[in-house]
Amino acid sequence: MLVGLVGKTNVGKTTFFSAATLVEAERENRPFVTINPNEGVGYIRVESVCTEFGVRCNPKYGWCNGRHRYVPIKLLDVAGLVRGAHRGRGLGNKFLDDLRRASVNIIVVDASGSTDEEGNPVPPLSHDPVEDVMIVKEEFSLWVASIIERSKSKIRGKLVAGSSVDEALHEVLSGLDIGRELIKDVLRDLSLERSPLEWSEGDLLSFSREVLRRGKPFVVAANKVDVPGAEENVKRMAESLKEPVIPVSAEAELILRKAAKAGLIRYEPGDEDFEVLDESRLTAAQRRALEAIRERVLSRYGSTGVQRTLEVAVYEVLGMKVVFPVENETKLSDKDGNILPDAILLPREGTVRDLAEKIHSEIARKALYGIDVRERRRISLDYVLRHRDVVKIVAAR
Ligand SMILES: Nc1nc2c(ncn2[C@@H]2O[C@H](COP(=O)(O)OP(=O)(O)OP(=O)(O)O)[C@@H](O)[C@H]2O)c(=O)[nH]1
Ligand SMILES: [Mg+2]
Repeated sequence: MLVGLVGKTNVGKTTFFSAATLVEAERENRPFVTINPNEGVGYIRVESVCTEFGVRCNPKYGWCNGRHRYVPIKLLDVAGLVRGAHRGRGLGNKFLDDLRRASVNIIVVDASGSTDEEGNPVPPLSHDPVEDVMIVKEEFSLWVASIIERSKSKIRGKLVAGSSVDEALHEVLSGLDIGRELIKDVLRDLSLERSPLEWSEGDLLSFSREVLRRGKPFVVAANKVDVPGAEENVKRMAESLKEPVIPVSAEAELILRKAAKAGLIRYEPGDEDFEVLDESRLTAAQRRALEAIRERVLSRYGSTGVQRTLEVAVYEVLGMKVVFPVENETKLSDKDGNILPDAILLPREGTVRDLAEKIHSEIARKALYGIDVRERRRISLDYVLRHRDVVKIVAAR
């Protein structure tokens, strides 16, 4: 499960990435700081299952505090873009290539409007962040269109050899990891089933936009909400954009997580507040910074928004769910006695068989049926699992 971070240069992508992963990476208030992509592990929360069953889990990956289990997902922070990136402007379109593997992309924008179209610092509220979202989406679409445009002779060859239009396009766009069925649906819905060699420029762009909309969805992180005045922009974005818009202060999250790591405060990602552990260890400047975060971000928006953005992307936009496989249904453990060791992400329609497949192809081959541990009942391999299900897979020996 890979989540991409994309956006105009100098809006806080790397700050968001570091806040979610605690991976140190270069951040600065100027355009094009990040050149090579940063990859790290972030987490999404699930309401703890162990507490419900009256046990304490031992996660193999991530952690659990009895209230939430933190389940790992991969995050990718790439170089920033400016208008014309698909043609090679700025740092060009390499970042788009880096993002091909991502299932969902978070568009990070500077909701405080303190960076101009090229990412240069300007006074707050002097640039419209809605425009930045449009530019990112348009650059993505133009990039997909340019791949198809460049592959016209390949498409011609495939069509001559008897391939269908969706087959030819699927092959040309294979790097994007978008299903052939989806491409077929888009072609039908846009009445573009004739040869792409006959498409107008407008047809090409509509197709690219629609394939991306359905296959590589976006979530908008309206960053820098700690800057006074950003609130108005967030409201306007939420009203005018189709994508979910989440108010975020990546900087605040990074400060809170670092302070927690240093033992100065008690705070876990996504919390609505923090608690100072030892007043005497805080400098006056630290105390002021923490108070400002509480006042301008936490009490106004309910959290820093970093955690919420990841969860909206994975749960709401992709519709994923988390399930817990166990080998011993009485102890809720694996064969070594580790309680609820694994938390597995599955797509919306994921079944018992899909879960078996994720664990091991050998188990999937031998699987007979599952046991819903919560309800103590047998479930078939085709049973569509629910979020937070605890499942034992019974396999032939
Ligand atoms: N006030 C405020 N500033 C922020 C926030 N997040 C990031 N910044 C600042 O924005 C500037 C750019 O941050 P980066 O994380 O380097 O931005 P980027 O989008 O990765 O930029 P490039 O890699 O250069 O494209 C830095 O000065 C950050 O401190 C935030 O939530 N609030
Ligand atoms: Mg960066």
